[in-house]
Amino acid sequence: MYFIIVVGTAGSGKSTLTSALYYYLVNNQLDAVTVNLDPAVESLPYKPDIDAREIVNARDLMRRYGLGPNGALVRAVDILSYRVDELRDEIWSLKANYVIVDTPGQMEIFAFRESGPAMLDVLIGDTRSVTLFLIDSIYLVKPSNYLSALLLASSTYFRLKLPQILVYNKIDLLPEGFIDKLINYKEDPYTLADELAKETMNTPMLWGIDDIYTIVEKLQMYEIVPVSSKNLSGFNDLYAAIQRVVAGGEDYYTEEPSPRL
Ligand SMILES: Nc1nc2c(ncn2[C@@H]2O[C@H](COP(=O)(O)OP(=O)(O)OP(=O)(O)O)[C@@H](O)[C@H]2O)c(=O)[nH]1
Ligand SMILES: [Mg+2]
Repeated sequence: MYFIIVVGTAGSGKSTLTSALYYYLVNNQLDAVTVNLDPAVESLPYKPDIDAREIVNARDLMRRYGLGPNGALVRAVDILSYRVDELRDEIWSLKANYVIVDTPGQMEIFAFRESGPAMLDVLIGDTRSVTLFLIDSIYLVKPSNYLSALLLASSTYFRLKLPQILVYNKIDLLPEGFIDKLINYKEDPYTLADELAKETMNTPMLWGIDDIYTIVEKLQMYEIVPVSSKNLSGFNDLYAAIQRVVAGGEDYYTEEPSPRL
């Protein structure tokens, strides 16, 4: 059993990708299940096999305790983390090869608070797992957003301590040729450092261009896969990247037979 944890900022496309990846795997005769860990979500583009809302529903907490949406979500995830054993038992009883876990958009749950990483620790145990850190690629058009996305991804990486793949989502929305520019940032961080310096020219900077270069170079330690969850472009590459992390190969030969199929 492998866990694929889908994290990312609000609206980056986590639920859409969870659904698309589930159907991609199942259509390729692979055995997958989905888990919704977002207790506040109203509707989902897939029918989760396991749903945190059956344990705690953030919308009920808002009504019952007069909480705002963020407070209710944080409270709901805290409650979920006390009852995570129930979720774990349900997930493990499914005996699926791939467990795709969709998470709430409030990044601080994973990047700052204790509940997110603690909950994942219990769910996953020492099973081979990978985090997909989703970035809405349309925002990467601006160099400072690119740096910000890398910093967020790094916070999540250091907190979850799982191998991480950076997924540039929604590439169907990018201007022609832009994806090459993004990939080039990885190959040549100096271009990004240079563009960042230009963007911030009139702002007093704490870092010089060489510092930016070093930071960008260090932060780009992750594998990057551009995808569209709308037209499924990049999904073969995403599957190969996941396989390299969890199974050490990159094709169907490294798959294990499913006890369920
Ligand atoms: N064009 C395009 N739109 C996408 C893609 N992936 C997601 N979207 C759209 O982006 C919006 C947000 O998608 P969700 O999947 O709900 O994003 P999320 O990260 O789960 O959102 P939260 O759970 O609220 O944080 C929806 O309108 C999706 O249809 C994509 O690859 N291409
Ligand atoms: Mg969602």
